[in-house]
Amino acid sequence: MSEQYRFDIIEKKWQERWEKDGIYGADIDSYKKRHYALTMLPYPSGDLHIGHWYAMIPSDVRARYMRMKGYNVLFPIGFDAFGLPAENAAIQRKVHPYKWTISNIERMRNRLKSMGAMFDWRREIVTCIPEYYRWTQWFFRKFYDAGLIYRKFAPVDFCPKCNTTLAREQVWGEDKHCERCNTPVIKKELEQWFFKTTRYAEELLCVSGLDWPQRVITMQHNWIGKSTGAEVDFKTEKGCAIKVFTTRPDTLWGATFLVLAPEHPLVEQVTCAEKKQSVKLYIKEAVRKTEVERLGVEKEKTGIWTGEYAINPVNNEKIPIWIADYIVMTYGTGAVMAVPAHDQRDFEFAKKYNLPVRVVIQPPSGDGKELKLAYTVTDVGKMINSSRFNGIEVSKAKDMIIDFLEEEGIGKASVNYRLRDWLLSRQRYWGAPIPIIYCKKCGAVPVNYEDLPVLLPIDAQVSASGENALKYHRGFLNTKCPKCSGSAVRETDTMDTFVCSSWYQYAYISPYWKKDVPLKHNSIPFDPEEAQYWLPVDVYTGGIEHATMHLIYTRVFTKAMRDCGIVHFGEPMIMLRNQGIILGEDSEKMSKSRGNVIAPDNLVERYGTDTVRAYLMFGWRWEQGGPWDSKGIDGVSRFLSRVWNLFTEESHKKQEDVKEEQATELKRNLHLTIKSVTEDIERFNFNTIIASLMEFLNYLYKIRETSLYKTKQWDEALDVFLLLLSPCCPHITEELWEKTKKAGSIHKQKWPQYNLSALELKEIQVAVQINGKVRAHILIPSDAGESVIKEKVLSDEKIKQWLKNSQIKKFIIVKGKIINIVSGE
Ligand code: ANZ
Ligand code: ZN
Repeated sequence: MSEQYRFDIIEKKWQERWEKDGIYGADIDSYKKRHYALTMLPYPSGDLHIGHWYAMIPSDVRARYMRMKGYNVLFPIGFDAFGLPAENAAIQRKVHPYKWTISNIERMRNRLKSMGAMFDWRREIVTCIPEYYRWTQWFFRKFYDAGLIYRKFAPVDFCPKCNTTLAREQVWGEDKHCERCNTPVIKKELEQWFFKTTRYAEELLCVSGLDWPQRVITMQHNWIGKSTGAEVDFKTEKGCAIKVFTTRPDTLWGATFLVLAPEHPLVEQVTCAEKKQSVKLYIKEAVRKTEVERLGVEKEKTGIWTGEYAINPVNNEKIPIWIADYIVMTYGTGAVMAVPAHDQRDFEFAKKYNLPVRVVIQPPSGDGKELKLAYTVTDVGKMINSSRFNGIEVSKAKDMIIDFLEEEGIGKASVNYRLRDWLLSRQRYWGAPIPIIYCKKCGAVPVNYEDLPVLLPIDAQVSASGENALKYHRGFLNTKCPKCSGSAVRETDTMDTFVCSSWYQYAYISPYWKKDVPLKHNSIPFDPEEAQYWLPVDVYTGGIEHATMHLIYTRVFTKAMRDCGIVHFGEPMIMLRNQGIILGEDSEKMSKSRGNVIAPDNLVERYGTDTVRAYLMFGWRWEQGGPWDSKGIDGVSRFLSRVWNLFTEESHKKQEDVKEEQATELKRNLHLTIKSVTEDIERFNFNTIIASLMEFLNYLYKIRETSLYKTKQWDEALDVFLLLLSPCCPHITEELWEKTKKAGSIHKQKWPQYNLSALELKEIQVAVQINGKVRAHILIPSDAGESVIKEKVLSDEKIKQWLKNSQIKKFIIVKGKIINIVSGE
């Protein structure tokens, strides 16, 4: 009688043993190639949910696989512990954010351990503790010194509910709502700290050497939004210069008016006396609208004439200067030459205010009739009404006109990016304090390196409104100016948590580095020897929702580190892969209010970790995800029970001599399985790994009834089967490995190699169907071509019998599998 598969006992046993033996600790070993596998660190918002499991298990499987391939693998984990959600959740529950976060971390750490992942827990980091954030502050100071961080009075998106400013990336949708709480954001003018992300705009577009999903690359590309064109110098009639940015210098002769953003600094100067009052009123209205409203194509455009004119530098034409809300100050120069014939927004504006429309690019089918829409095509059409450039193909026109502008000294080539500098300041308590001191005499002074960290006072009273408690904390607030020693106050804003997570991959390599040594300007934020060995990250896995936030920030951070001489590379992660999302069984996003949340803990209790792990890989294409299916897990659970039984049950089949074909077939199947599992792990096709292993298991059950049972080949096949399954199901395989009396942990074994020659088949068996029914199995040389196959089939005695009185209408070959013959009278 076989033993029962007691996953509860086995899993606990091995988790404890692994921890005790420290088998997953990764230390420098210069004889081995390193592999740094990183999974996005969780946010300690409460429990570990199925999404965490879905993201992390396959990452763990691949890390384990790399280890068995002989790499020295670092697979660390930590907690992204500062930030708004934790603070809001804590406030709701009337506990201090620190307490709330730390207790969540404790719980999550335990739950993470129940995954049986190969995390190197010695390297855990928590971003909200001073030994971590002193380095976050050190980076702030370093980048401040490098001119990469600056302070600016700026209109910012402010969430009135969360009581803080948001980065552009944290504002969503047409109505501009807060990412966290959905409240529509408002505009506020505040002095804020910014990171000069835009310095790296061009470099961020270059992804050579990176193995990242095209989707993420495209999202980043669009986010950076590079436009090439020209800056053209217009003048007002009174001689005041106005620069415009245009992507279509080839349409210059079609400019029939000029438009300024309501915030444009020249508005006041340009507006003529009689118009001053009405312009002022108009602007007051316009600036209240959101940027999205103003830029949208659908929204009705409004504007007002300044009463003044500008001179078009290419033809000296006098065109009216307008102010309109569809021009924003944050892009280009905040001034536009309007070409209604070729720009849809200008077209609508011209129609509404009765401004002239002049066609300067002739559509190929142009009949000279009035335009119903702007003609915006840039690859077909010729220039017209453009003096000596008439007849030029539009595809070539842009560069020619830019050359012309530069020769004439009235403009130059210009590039614009949609990317904005990163707003770092948050008016919230739960974050790393920005290390700045304000002195009446000296202004904003950075905290000395030696005085870091600026500690976040844990005794601050966090208020229910979310208003920043630091503003009222005397002990925190009052300090001395680092320059003049006069009394001064601290910056009370804290840093966006994305700053903390921009460098966490560097913290793992030497957690809380030099925690007892004072910081200096020339400190190094990690152990140089560890850095030399482990960096940069080889494979990064996580959600695609970070494409234009974290994944841009961490690239920017790394480039800034490189420019400060801290690292010698410019890209933090060589390979990136994104998982999909597991939805509720109702195909909706999982949420407590919908009641469709699947709790991994319940599944683990019922089925065991190994089954949950295998199911999460088997049930979905990893990068796709999809709705939860509670039935599928039973099949996987049965699979593992059958694995267990295969190893622990005796078969009572009588032993015979090994037949040679059987042995060859076993070898071939074994090597085919190794090959497909290996390739699937390499390619992140986790679902088919389990499928191949299920198939192979069925095969093993089949040959258990034959003479192969308990032969040398059989034992080898079982060993390999366990090895192939071990990254996916580390506990059951370890237990069975031990039971079969193998020395050492299965997780320290070498990954099985496949042998191509074992796969070279001399003959393969194919089924032959006639009119849908299998009538024979025939051996065919594996490299046979169509005519050979046909010959073989048609000369088979059985087939001849079946086809005796009929004609062949179709002969279909499904290579290596089946042959279909359609016959009739
Ligand atoms: C004249 C023109 C003619 C334009 C034409 C387009 C088509 P992208 O491609 O997104 O970079 N623009 C420039 N600055 C602007 C601002 N601050 N607010 C709103 N619109 C602005 O868009 C560049 C085009 O957007 C520029 O080229 C300009 O209109 C407008 F047939 O100039 B164009
Ligand atoms: Zn001072």
